[in-house]
Amino acid sequence: MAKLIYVLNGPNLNMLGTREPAIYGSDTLADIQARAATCAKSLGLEIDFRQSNVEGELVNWIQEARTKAQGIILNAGGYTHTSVAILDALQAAELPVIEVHLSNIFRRDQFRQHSYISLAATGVICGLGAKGYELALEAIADVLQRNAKQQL
Ligand code: DHK
Repeated sequence: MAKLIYVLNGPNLNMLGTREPAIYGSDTLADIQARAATCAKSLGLEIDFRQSNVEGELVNWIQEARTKAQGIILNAGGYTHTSVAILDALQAAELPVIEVHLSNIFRRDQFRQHSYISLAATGVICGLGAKGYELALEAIADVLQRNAKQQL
């Protein structure tokens, strides 16, 4: 059976396509979802792709992932830089986590250069636009394979 990965997106990512395209690219979130689904299939993974503007909803989904999914890919949007609650949920989930950002947060405002999410992330991909989601899927497939081998 395909391993299930939650791909979670935070605030304002529903605006992709029209939102500051010079920073975030011209792909919509639906475009990214479609590409991610194709990529996941080729890696033998299944994705549950969601977006919310609400911090608590993201926390609820991460808690849900703990028992339903094998890994989490998360672009927490602006909550990346503010949310201890999302960090706590990720740490409690005890799953591989790949943190994704479309933009290179290290070339941007100072306040974007700190991520609470990174404290719980297995790895971080940023600055590579929509492609970052596909790279995150490849990375999580790798991590899951490595973990499975270690359990033999
Ligand atoms: C998305 C956001 O909405 C911003 O708040 C982050 C991130 C960066 C991204 O690059 O995908 O600072």
